[in-house]
Amino acid sequence: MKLIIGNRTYSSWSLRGWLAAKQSLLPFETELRVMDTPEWISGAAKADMPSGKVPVLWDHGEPVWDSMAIILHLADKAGHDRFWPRDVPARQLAYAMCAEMHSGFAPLRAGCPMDLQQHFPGFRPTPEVMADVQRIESLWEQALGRFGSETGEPWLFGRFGAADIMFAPVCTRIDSYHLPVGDMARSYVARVLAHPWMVEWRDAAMAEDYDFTRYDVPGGVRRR
Ligand SMILES: N[C@@H](CCC(=O)N[C@@H](CS)C(=O)NCC(=O)O)C(=O)O
Repeated sequence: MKLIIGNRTYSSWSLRGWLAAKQSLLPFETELRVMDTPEWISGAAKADMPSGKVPVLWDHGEPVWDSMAIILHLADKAGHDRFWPRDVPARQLAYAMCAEMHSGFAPLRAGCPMDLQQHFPGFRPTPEVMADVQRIESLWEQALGRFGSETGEPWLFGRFGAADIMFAPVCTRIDSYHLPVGDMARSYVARVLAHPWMVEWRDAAMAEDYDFTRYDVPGGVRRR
Protein backbone atom coordinates (compact mmCIF):
# COMPACT_ATOMS: atom_id res chain seq x y z
CA MET A 1 0.00 0.00 0.00
CA LYS A 2 1.07 3.58 -0.59
CA LEU A 3 -0.22 6.45 1.52
CA ILE A 4 0.00 9.94 0.05
CA ILE A 5 0.22 12.62 2.72
CA GLY A 6 0.64 16.40 2.87
CA ASN A 7 2.96 18.45 5.06
CA ARG A 8 3.36 16.56 8.35
CA THR A 9 3.53 19.81 10.28
CA TYR A 10 0.16 21.06 9.08
CA SER A 11 -1.92 18.29 7.57
CA SER A 12 -4.10 16.95 10.35
CA TRP A 13 -6.07 14.74 7.95
CA SER A 14 -2.82 13.19 6.73
CA LEU A 15 -1.88 12.43 10.32
CA ARG A 16 -5.18 10.59 10.78
CA GLY A 17 -4.64 8.55 7.60
CA TRP A 18 -1.08 7.70 8.61
CA LEU A 19 -2.06 6.66 12.14
CA ALA A 20 -4.75 4.44 10.60
CA ALA A 21 -2.16 2.81 8.34
CA LYS A 22 0.13 2.22 11.35
CA GLN A 23 -2.78 0.85 13.36
CA SER A 24 -3.56 -1.66 10.60
CA LEU A 25 -0.08 -3.19 11.11
CA LEU A 26 -0.04 -3.78 7.34
CA PRO A 27 3.04 -2.78 5.33
CA PHE A 28 2.78 0.58 3.59
CA GLU A 29 5.01 3.29 2.21
CA THR A 30 4.45 6.99 2.75
CA GLU A 31 4.79 9.60 0.01
CA LEU A 32 4.91 13.28 0.97
CA ARG A 33 3.43 15.87 -1.37
CA VAL A 34 4.47 19.32 -0.20
CA MET A 35 1.39 21.52 -0.27
CA ASP A 36 1.22 24.89 -2.02
CA THR A 37 4.23 24.24 -4.27
CA PRO A 38 3.74 25.25 -7.92
CA GLU A 39 3.04 21.54 -8.70
CA TRP A 40 0.40 21.39 -5.96
CA ILE A 41 -1.25 24.62 -7.12
CA SER A 42 -1.23 23.63 -10.80
CA GLY A 43 -2.70 20.23 -9.93
CA ALA A 44 0.27 18.28 -11.32
CA ALA A 45 1.05 16.91 -7.83
CA LYS A 46 -2.56 15.79 -7.43
CA ALA A 47 -2.92 13.56 -10.50
CA ASP A 48 -3.31 10.45 -8.30
CA MET A 49 -5.42 12.20 -5.65
CA PRO A 50 -9.07 11.75 -6.70
CA SER A 51 -10.50 14.51 -4.47
CA GLY A 52 -7.44 16.75 -4.83
CA LYS A 53 -6.88 16.30 -1.09
CA VAL A 54 -4.62 14.27 1.16
CA PRO A 55 -4.58 11.62 2.53
CA VAL A 56 -5.04 9.06 -0.23
CA LEU A 57 -4.31 5.36 0.21
CA TRP A 58 -3.46 3.35 -2.90
CA ASP A 59 -4.10 -0.35 -2.41
CA HIS A 60 -3.73 -2.87 -5.22
CA GLY A 61 -4.09 -0.15 -7.86
CA GLU A 62 -7.25 1.34 -6.32
CA PRO A 63 -7.40 4.63 -4.41
CA VAL A 64 -9.19 5.23 -1.13
CA TRP A 65 -9.33 8.92 -0.32
CA ASP A 66 -10.54 10.70 2.78
CA SER A 67 -9.31 9.80 6.27
CA MET A 68 -12.60 8.26 7.34
CA ALA A 69 -12.80 6.01 4.27
CA ILE A 70 -9.18 4.96 4.88
CA ILE A 71 -10.08 3.93 8.44
CA LEU A 72 -13.10 1.97 7.19
CA HIS A 73 -11.07 0.27 4.45
CA LEU A 74 -8.22 -0.66 6.78
CA ALA A 75 -10.65 -1.97 9.40
CA ASP A 76 -12.11 -4.25 6.69
CA LYS A 77 -8.61 -5.46 5.78
CA ALA A 78 -6.91 -5.64 9.17
CA GLY A 79 -9.89 -6.57 11.32
CA HIS A 80 -12.54 -4.35 12.90
CA ASP A 81 -11.20 -5.09 16.38
CA ARG A 82 -8.05 -3.13 15.59
CA PHE A 83 -10.12 0.01 15.08
CA TRP A 84 -13.47 -0.29 16.83
CA PRO A 85 -14.58 -1.46 20.26
CA ARG A 86 -16.37 -4.79 20.19
CA ASP A 87 -19.16 -3.91 22.63
CA VAL A 88 -22.17 -2.49 20.72
CA PRO A 89 -22.89 0.59 22.92
CA ALA A 90 -19.18 1.45 22.89
CA ARG A 91 -19.06 0.99 19.14
CA GLN A 92 -22.11 3.25 18.69
CA LEU A 93 -20.39 6.01 20.63
CA ALA A 94 -17.10 5.50 18.77
CA TYR A 95 -18.84 5.72 15.38
CA ALA A 96 -20.73 8.87 16.41
CA MET A 97 -17.64 10.54 17.86
CA CYS A 98 -15.57 9.83 14.76
CA ALA A 99 -18.35 11.09 12.48
CA GLU A 100 -18.78 14.24 14.56
CA MET A 101 -15.03 14.88 14.45
CA HIS A 102 -14.93 14.26 10.72
CA SER A 103 -17.78 16.64 9.89
CA GLY A 104 -17.69 19.14 12.74
CA PHE A 105 -15.66 21.45 14.94
CA ALA A 106 -15.09 23.98 12.16
CA PRO A 107 -14.23 26.87 14.54
CA LEU A 108 -11.52 24.81 16.25
CA ARG A 109 -10.13 23.54 12.96
CA ALA A 110 -10.11 27.00 11.34
CA GLY A 111 -9.07 28.99 14.42
CA CYS A 112 -6.31 26.64 15.57
CA PRO A 113 -4.76 25.00 12.51
CA MET A 114 -2.44 22.13 13.33
CA ASP A 115 1.14 23.38 13.51
CA LEU A 116 3.66 20.99 15.01
CA GLN A 117 6.66 23.28 14.63
CA GLN A 118 5.27 26.13 16.70
CA HIS A 119 3.29 26.89 19.81
CA PHE A 120 1.27 29.97 20.66
CA PRO A 121 1.78 31.07 24.28
CA GLY A 122 -0.49 34.13 24.21
CA PHE A 123 -3.27 32.61 22.14
CA ARG A 124 -6.78 33.76 23.08
CA PRO A 125 -9.40 31.30 21.87
CA THR A 126 -12.76 32.64 20.69
CA PRO A 127 -15.95 31.51 22.46
CA GLU A 128 -16.71 29.34 19.41
CA VAL A 129 -13.33 27.58 19.70
CA MET A 130 -13.90 27.02 23.42
CA ALA A 131 -17.39 25.64 22.76
CA ASP A 132 -15.79 23.05 20.45
CA VAL A 133 -13.15 22.22 23.05
CA GLN A 134 -15.80 21.77 25.75
CA ARG A 135 -17.89 19.53 23.49
CA ILE A 136 -14.80 17.42 22.76
CA GLU A 137 -13.96 17.19 26.47
CA SER A 138 -17.47 15.96 27.14
CA LEU A 139 -17.16 13.31 24.42
CA TRP A 140 -13.81 12.16 25.82
CA GLU A 141 -15.31 12.03 29.32
CA GLN A 142 -18.16 9.84 28.09
CA ALA A 143 -15.83 7.46 26.25
CA LEU A 144 -13.15 7.27 28.95
CA GLY A 145 -15.68 7.18 31.78
CA ARG A 146 -17.93 4.48 30.35
CA PHE A 147 -15.56 2.37 28.27
CA GLY A 148 -11.97 3.60 28.65
CA SER A 149 -10.96 1.30 31.48
CA GLU A 150 -12.30 -1.91 29.98
CA THR A 151 -9.00 -3.28 28.70
CA GLY A 152 -6.69 -1.70 31.24
CA GLU A 153 -5.23 0.43 28.43
CA PRO A 154 -5.52 4.23 28.58
CA TRP A 155 -7.32 5.07 25.33
CA LEU A 156 -10.82 6.40 24.68
CA PHE A 157 -12.34 2.93 24.35
CA GLY A 158 -9.63 0.98 26.16
CA ARG A 159 -7.43 -0.13 23.29
CA PHE A 160 -6.02 2.44 20.86
CA GLY A 161 -8.39 2.71 17.92
CA ALA A 162 -10.25 4.83 15.39
CA ALA A 163 -11.54 7.37 17.93
CA ASP A 164 -8.03 8.05 19.26
CA ILE A 165 -6.84 8.43 15.67
CA MET A 166 -9.61 10.88 14.73
CA PHE A 167 -8.99 13.05 17.81
CA ALA A 168 -5.17 12.91 17.77
CA PRO A 169 -4.80 16.22 15.86
CA VAL A 170 -7.11 17.88 18.42
CA CYS A 171 -4.59 16.84 21.07
CA THR A 172 -1.83 18.61 19.17
CA ARG A 173 -4.00 21.75 18.93
CA ILE A 174 -4.79 21.79 22.66
CA ASP A 175 -1.06 21.53 23.26
CA SER A 176 0.12 24.05 20.63
CA TYR A 177 -2.48 26.72 21.41
CA HIS A 178 -2.42 26.15 25.19
CA LEU A 179 -6.18 25.69 25.17
CA PRO A 180 -7.57 25.44 28.70
CA VAL A 181 -8.91 21.96 29.49
CA GLY A 182 -9.65 19.96 32.61
CA ASP A 183 -7.40 17.33 34.20
CA MET A 184 -8.93 14.38 32.38
CA ALA A 185 -8.41 15.97 28.95
CA ARG A 186 -4.95 17.24 29.87
CA SER A 187 -3.75 13.79 30.82
CA TYR A 188 -5.39 12.19 27.76
CA VAL A 189 -3.63 14.78 25.53
CA ALA A 190 -0.31 13.96 27.21
CA ARG A 191 -0.83 10.24 26.61
CA VAL A 192 -1.65 10.76 22.94
CA LEU A 193 1.32 13.08 22.37
CA ALA A 194 3.63 10.52 24.01
CA HIS A 195 2.35 7.65 21.84
CA PRO A 196 5.33 6.29 19.86
CA TRP A 197 3.61 6.87 16.50
CA MET A 198 2.83 10.48 17.45
CA VAL A 199 6.46 10.97 18.46
CA GLU A 200 7.59 9.46 15.14
CA TRP A 201 5.26 11.76 13.16
CA ARG A 202 6.22 14.85 15.17
CA ASP A 203 9.97 14.13 14.77
CA ALA A 204 9.51 13.82 11.01
CA ALA A 205 7.43 17.04 10.98
CA MET A 206 10.15 18.92 12.86
CA ALA A 207 12.64 17.88 10.18
CA GLU A 208 10.48 19.23 7.35
CA ASP A 209 11.60 22.49 5.85
CA TYR A 210 9.47 24.45 3.39
CA ASP A 211 7.74 27.79 3.07
CA PHE A 212 4.11 27.36 4.00
CA THR A 213 2.15 30.42 5.05
CA ARG A 214 -1.43 29.38 4.38
CA TYR A 215 -2.32 28.77 8.01
CA ASP A 216 -0.20 31.45 9.65
CA VAL A 217 -1.54 32.41 13.09
CA PRO A 218 0.08 35.42 14.81
CA GLY A 219 2.16 34.92 17.95
CA GLY A 220 3.78 31.61 17.07
CA VAL A 221 7.03 30.60 18.77
CA ARG A 222 9.16 28.01 17.01
CA ARG A 223 9.76 24.82 18.96
CA ARG A 224 13.37 24.57 17.73
N1 LIG B 1 -12.41 15.08 4.57
C1 LIG B 1 -11.03 14.92 4.14
C2 LIG B 1 -10.29 16.22 4.31
C3 LIG B 1 -8.94 16.21 3.63
C4 LIG B 1 -8.33 17.59 3.54
O1 LIG B 1 -9.02 18.64 3.64
N2 LIG B 1 -7.02 17.62 3.34
C5 LIG B 1 -6.33 18.89 3.12
C6 LIG B 1 -4.98 18.91 3.79
S1 LIG B 1 -5.10 18.68 5.55
C7 LIG B 1 -6.10 19.06 1.64
O2 LIG B 1 -5.54 18.21 1.00
N3 LIG B 1 -6.60 20.18 1.09
C8 LIG B 1 -6.50 20.45 -0.32
C9 LIG B 1 -5.59 21.60 -0.61
O3 LIG B 1 -4.93 22.08 0.31
O4 LIG B 1 -5.48 21.99 -1.77
C10 LIG B 1 -10.39 13.79 4.94
O5 LIG B 1 -10.94 13.41 5.98
O6 LIG B 1 -9.36 13.22 4.53
